[in-house]
Amino acid sequence: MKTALITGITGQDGSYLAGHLLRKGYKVVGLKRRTSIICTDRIDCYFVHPRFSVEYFDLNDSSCMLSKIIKHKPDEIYNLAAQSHVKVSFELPEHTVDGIAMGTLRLLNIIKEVSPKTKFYQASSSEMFGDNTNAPFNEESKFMPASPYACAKTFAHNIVRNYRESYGLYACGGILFNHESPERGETFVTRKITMAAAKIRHGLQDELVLGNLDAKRDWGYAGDYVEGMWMMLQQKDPDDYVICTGETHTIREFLDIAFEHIGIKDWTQYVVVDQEFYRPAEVDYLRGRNKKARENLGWTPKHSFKDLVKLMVDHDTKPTKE
Ligand code: NAP
Ligand code: G4F
Repeated sequence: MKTALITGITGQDGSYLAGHLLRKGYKVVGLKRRTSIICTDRIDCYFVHPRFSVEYFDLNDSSCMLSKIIKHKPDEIYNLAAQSHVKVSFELPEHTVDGIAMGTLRLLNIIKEVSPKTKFYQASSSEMFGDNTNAPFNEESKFMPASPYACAKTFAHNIVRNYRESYGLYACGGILFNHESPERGETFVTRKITMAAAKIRHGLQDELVLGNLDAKRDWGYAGDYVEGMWMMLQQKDPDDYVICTGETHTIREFLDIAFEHIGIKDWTQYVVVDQEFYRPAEVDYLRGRNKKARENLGWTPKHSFKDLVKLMVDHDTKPTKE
């Protein structure tokens, strides 16, 4: 039986990936940081599973990473842990960068020293393309990161490639474009919109305050994207891959579908734009090209943009969510 370690197990992707690997027959050890309130809502359904467990870890603690790798001798490590909110990274730059950049380097060094056969997946991001205006972006496109978060992800992505080439590690960078789900964090724009739409529908909210509505994103479904992560680690040779839909949409288009789905034709009467939700620097346009993933991995996105918005709204509109 294969063993996988997942850092960031309590996050959106950690929960979807855990489900995927358990269905594949893996033993899954989820690693979570210590928090004063235990919040494991996204993974509570797996605790009864005999092949699932959770242990403490932190991106800033090499000794802990070393002991987890010696203890579990994992076949695969998925490094998903990160302060993943771009706007917050401007407010917490050192914390964000240390966790993402140094945290990844710490893990790679330990793998190199004590477990060089362990396969490693790094959660790289389309934010690394940042100010590059030559979309659509693929694995060869230039990184022009435009936030502390994106600068840190770019370092992590580059050091993964460097350790792969220098030491022969099986290490992959998955350059994932935005992916969403009913488990998406509540302060990301998609979930903020679907939760607000649900509350407005039930008469529990009458205003939704947002920032830049003109930014464009290549949005896919998280459940589809974790399959791509796993596929990257099942190949003969390690490599970097873009995972995306190839389509891009504005936040206005997301609002159109979400509000139409709850029976409101004109969302403008509910939405207020406030500078508070603007960033010191914005990434205006993201659209990817998934040719390499389709051809080498056989990966394709299964959910359309419209279906994604509707499934998130439906989830948030359920009576249990009121
Ligand atoms: P998420 O929901 O924000 O989850 C992040 C996870 O990292 C959480 O489990 C969080 O723990 C943990 N974490 C944060 N700081 C940590 C630290 N110092 N030590 C240990 N754990 C820490 O993010 P996600 O959407 O699942 O994304 C997963 C990864 O993919 C992230 O690295 C993100 O940057 C990257 N990514 C995401 C997308 C996307 O569209 N979702 C696209 C490209 C790349 P708590 O639960 O305690 O906060
Ligand atoms: O939902 P967002 O916060 O996601 P963002 O910044 O694109 O980052 C997400 O995707 C990245 C992959 O490209 C990941 F690496 C990263 O970890 C994260 O998962 O913002 C999307 C867009 C931005 O242009 C933002 O300015 O929505 C705009 N926006 C407008 N109003 C808002 C809001 N974003 C948030 N979070 N909240 C708003 O009220």
